[in-house]
Formats: sequence, C-alpha cells, structure tokens
Amino acid sequence: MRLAAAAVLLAAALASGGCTTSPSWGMDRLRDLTDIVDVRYGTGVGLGVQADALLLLGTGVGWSDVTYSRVWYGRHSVDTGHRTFLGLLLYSSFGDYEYPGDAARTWCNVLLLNIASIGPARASGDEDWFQHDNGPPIMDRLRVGATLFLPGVHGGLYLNVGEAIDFVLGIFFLDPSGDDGVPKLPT
Ligand SMILES: [Ca+2]
Repeated sequence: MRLAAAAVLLAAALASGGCTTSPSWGMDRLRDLTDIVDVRYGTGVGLGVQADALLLLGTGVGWSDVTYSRVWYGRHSVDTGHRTFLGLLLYSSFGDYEYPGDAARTWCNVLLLNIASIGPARASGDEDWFQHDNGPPIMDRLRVGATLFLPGVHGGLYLNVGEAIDFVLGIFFLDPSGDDGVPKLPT
C-alpha cells in the first residue's frame, strides 16, 4: 500500500518537471546519506582493535581504559561513560555485561558471538530508540566495521548497509529506518 502510494507520488513528481522541490525531502536525503557511515569516537588510554559485524559477531585484541565514547547508529548517537575494553580474540567485551545486555553501549563476544545483542529488536527507529536509546533497531544493526583504541583516543568506522538501503528507498519516498524528519544531532 505504501509502495503504491510512493509510486503515485513519484509519478506526480516526474510529471511536474522531473524533480521534487520539497526542501524537507532534500534534507531527509542528505541526512540519510550521512547515515551510511557510522562513526565512534572518544577518549581513553590503551591499545587495541575491535571488529564487528551486524552487532552479532565480533572479535578484538587489546585493552583500553575508556573514559568516554560516542557511537552513532545511523541518525542516532549513544554516549557511554567509563568502560573497559578487553580483547582476547575469542573473547572481547566493552564494559560489564549484564543480561539483558545494553546492545547500544555494550558488547560481549564469546567465541565471536555477541551475547549482549541477543534478544528481540524492533525493525525501525521509534520513540524508544531515538529518545531512550532502548536497543538499536534491525536497520541499524546491518553494519560492519572496526574501532581502533590508542593511547588518549579511540575511533571507529562502520559501513551501515541498512542505512544505505534507507537512503536508496528514500529517493522513492520510503523510510524503512523511520528517521525522516529526525535531526542528526548528538543526544
Ligand atoms: Ca530515512
């Protein structure tokens, strides 16, 4: 039904000159584009690297006493205070693990499997996610990348495939991430 509505809107847009003139449409596409690469950054003292895929598989090596970290999941950022990163290849963790884990802030990879992110997840962003950091939606879990921990700082880059899909479908007036209209500001 939504697809049909989008097709009608697209046809109307094409018939009226080939491009839409809605400033919010353009802003939404620009924001969607910036969501395709997620970054992590923060401070701390240590040395190591952590690689993750789909928030479900991960491995790391090293150690870092992290004082502050901000990670972006598409449109939304999540901050964490003091944490310890520990990577032993077949075991790696970021902070103390409690069940159910806080999948947005914590990871705990046991034999590569991130047991902190196991559990129900919503498909798209909603109020719980954008306002309360209550678990990354599935659209934002479809990502792969790594974070490098250095003495003083750490930084990471993640290719977010879910947000790439959201960007492409956004051209056709669809919004599978549920983030159109949401400003890209740290929270
Ligand atoms: Ca979108």
